[in-house]
Amino acid sequence: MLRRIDASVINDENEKLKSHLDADYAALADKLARDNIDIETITAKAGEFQVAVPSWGTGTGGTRFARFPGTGEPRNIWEKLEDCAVINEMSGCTDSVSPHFPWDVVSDFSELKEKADAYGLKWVSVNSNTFQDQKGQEYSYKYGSLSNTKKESRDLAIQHNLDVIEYGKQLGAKSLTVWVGDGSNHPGQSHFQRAFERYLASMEEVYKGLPDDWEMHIEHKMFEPAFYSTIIQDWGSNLLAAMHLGPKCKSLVDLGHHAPNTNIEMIVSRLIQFKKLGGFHFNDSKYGDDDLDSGSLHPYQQFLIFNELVDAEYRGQEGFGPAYMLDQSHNVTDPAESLINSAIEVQRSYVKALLVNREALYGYQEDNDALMASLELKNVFNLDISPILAMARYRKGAPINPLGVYRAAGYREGMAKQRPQDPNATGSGIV
Ligand code: AOS
Ligand code: ZN
Ligand code: ZN
Ligand code: ZN
Repeated sequence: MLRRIDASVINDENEKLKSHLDADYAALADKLARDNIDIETITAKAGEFQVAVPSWGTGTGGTRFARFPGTGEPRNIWEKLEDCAVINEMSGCTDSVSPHFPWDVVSDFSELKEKADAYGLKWVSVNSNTFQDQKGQEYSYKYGSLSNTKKESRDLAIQHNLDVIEYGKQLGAKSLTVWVGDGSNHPGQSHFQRAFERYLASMEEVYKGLPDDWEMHIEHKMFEPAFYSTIIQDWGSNLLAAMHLGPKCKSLVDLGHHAPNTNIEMIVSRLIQFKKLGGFHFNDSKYGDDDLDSGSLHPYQQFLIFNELVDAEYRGQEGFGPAYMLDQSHNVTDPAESLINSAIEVQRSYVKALLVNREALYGYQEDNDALMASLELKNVFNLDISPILAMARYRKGAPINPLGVYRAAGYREGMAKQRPQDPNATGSGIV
């Protein structure tokens, strides 16, 4: 397999840390064995866990005020793919990339797929972009795309989504994620029902273009860029649209797209129950769609979400198989470092949720023993399961200490020399 960071750098660093890892792993194995948990089963599952990386997350993000790019940033999809390969080599749990069109300009899809194959990377959900006008675009999205009052703009947005499906087919993707910023900024500006009817009619056309083995994922978001109303503002509108459109259409939950304090894990449960959970955009948030690093602020919330997901897995819930992806914007860190760390934090939540004694929890729930039920979750959350994650990485040739190796390899410094920046560059992650 083609590599970005030499395996010898990883091996040298791993050798220094292996005896400590063995000791920590053995201690954790003993502790878990007391609760009849076989650490090897858990480590094997940790090794299977994967979360996709968004192509746009590999460049430095920004706000509407400013962007402060780092050095050696990827300048195109080829270089973004290179960084995604590094992120996977370091994290051992990000074997797929999600592209965004037309940000990712591709002239030869088969060449791009070949390159990704060589790195051992797959392409998952393809994303359409009808939230900004492209240069020379004939009909504007200023007043909306799929729900615009003007048919010309709606048709353009429909066609773009159909085009993106075609791109995805060439890359071997299996789903289309649709997020639109359509909405209004003034009370009275938009007729809520008519706008939603137009959105649904447009989405029906996109749905018709979906291959049989594809899914379409709708992403809801409370506000921004429209600040009074948004067409798919919450999981209610999302689910209504997904139900209206058909079985291949499901809802996608971006953690940052809810009002503060929303019980997101319960939304997840509802979507699971009705076979409508399509996937996730993981990130963390304090105020709104902050797109902060996963698990950096609310690790317990992230764990509680995985508690629902693992519960569905445990019960063999029909129609369950959400796509896991990160959707973050990195303003002050090296995006690759944030993505490596975030992927591992998502994996950590998954692994912790595996440790919950489901039968014991069901028993506490039946007996209305609120405190013991809550402790069944909290005690698992309080465990440091890092040795499991490190061992899972070690066994697949990834680093015990990913950020240590990434820095020791001098990857970004090397890229700074190879990728001189265009001072006028705009691009993904800036919106
Ligand atoms: C926008 O807020 C959404 O999270 C979308 O997923 C969007 O396509 C992505 O974040 C790129 O801007
Ligand atoms: Zn998102
Ligand atoms: Zn977000
Ligand atoms: Zn978002």
